[in-house]
Amino acid sequence: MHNYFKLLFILLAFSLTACTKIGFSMIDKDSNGLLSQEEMESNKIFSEELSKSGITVKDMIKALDENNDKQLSFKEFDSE
Ligand SMILES: [Ca+2]
Ligand SMILES: [Ca+2]
Repeated sequence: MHNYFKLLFILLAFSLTACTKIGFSMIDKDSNGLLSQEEMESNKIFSEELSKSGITVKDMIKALDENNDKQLSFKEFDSE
């Protein structure tokens, strides 16, 4: 299940710009290297595509947030 969320995130970020890392930085509005719930929800494409899969931003953070800071770093969804 964890890997499913990771894959989904990568696909969504990829769908923004055809590059996951650039997609990540597009969602990261304040450029602090972390995606907050607000940042993910305010990205229209990301949040719309995510809702199609029946998953909320909150679910995604819960699944992928390894250090429990309620934000996602690139490393958290990029690591194995
Ligand atoms: Ca941020
Ligand atoms: Ca985190």
